[in-house]
Amino acid sequence: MTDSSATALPTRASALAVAFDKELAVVRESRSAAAVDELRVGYLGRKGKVTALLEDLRHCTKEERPAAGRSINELKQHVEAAIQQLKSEAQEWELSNRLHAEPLDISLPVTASVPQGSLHPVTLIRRELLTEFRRLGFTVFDGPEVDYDFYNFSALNMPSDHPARDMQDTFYLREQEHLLLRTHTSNIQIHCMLNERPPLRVVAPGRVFRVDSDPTHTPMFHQIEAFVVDRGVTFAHMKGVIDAFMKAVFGSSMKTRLRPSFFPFVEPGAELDLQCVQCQGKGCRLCKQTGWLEVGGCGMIHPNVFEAVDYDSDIYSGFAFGFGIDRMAMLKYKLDDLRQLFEGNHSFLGHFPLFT
Ligand code: FA5
Repeated sequence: MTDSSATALPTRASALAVAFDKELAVVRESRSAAAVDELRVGYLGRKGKVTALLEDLRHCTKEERPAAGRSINELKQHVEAAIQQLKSEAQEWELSNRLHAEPLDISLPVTASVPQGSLHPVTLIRRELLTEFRRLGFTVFDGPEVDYDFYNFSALNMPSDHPARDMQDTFYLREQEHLLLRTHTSNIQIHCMLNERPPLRVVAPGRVFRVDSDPTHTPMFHQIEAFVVDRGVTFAHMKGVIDAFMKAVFGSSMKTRLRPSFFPFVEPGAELDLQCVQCQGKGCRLCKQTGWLEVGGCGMIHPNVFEAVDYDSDIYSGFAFGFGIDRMAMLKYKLDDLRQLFEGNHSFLGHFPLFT
């Protein structure tokens, strides 16, 4: 026996455990995080009671040390575990104290410093286009972005060896199954006509994909398709609808122009041009001095397309047109590079109006 305090170490450890448990109960009652910390420092800190016991181990003889060490270790583990448990309880006390101290008023307006998002320009223009189409009596239809060759090409009068397929080079997912990313929204004509019967007045916006990339072409872009099928539908109806529609979107002075062109699924077919929004037809860099900007294609639905969906082309006729929504956004918001729309640059996208 070298030191009276050392001989009593196991006894002192169990007395300290009892004292600690009492203090623990008081701290738990207080529900105070600061009291938890005080308790921790008082027992485990540099000058803490458990630390002092550990230091007294030095005074033990070799024989006494194992039993004394074990009892202090048990005490230390007990204290550490209890404090750890208290700490997690303290987080809940803090939260509930705060909730009771500051009642939450969920009717308060959000403060101006909270950053708010804005709608993407393509979403804005798509909404505007659909509003105008609905006003003209069109119904909105949706179709798949991943589709079969049949809907995207074959049924649209583009059999597998048709050279027009080269102009819409696409991404094949499973070539053997003829599954691909659609190259245009014209696939919706086939889906819709196979499911519905005339009269039809349909508009279908959506994402399309092509192997394309330059300032006015992106590999993913958006188109909007519109078509009408009924008895006695003529090219004049189509011209009237396109003109009314473009005037509604771009203002009553907007002029449209149709140029003869070829699309296998229409006959006759035409390219659809808008008067240049930048120079109002005088000629500028944007329109390459022509005064016009191409936005899409149109025409009377080809009898072979009607045959593919089992409509009688002696009874029904129809027109269809499809144009690029991103191009329209480009014209409306006067953008000089289409790719800006898809770069996800916050400072660019933040310029567009909020929730119109
Ligand atoms: C078509 O896609 C036809 N389906 C349109 C059509 C529908 C014709 C119904 C007749 C009847 P085209 O390949 O020209 O046609 O594309 C139409 C428009 O999509 C283009 O005028 C252009 O505005 C837009 N466009 C085409 N490729 C891209 C691209 N890579 N990036 C952005 N816009 C594009």
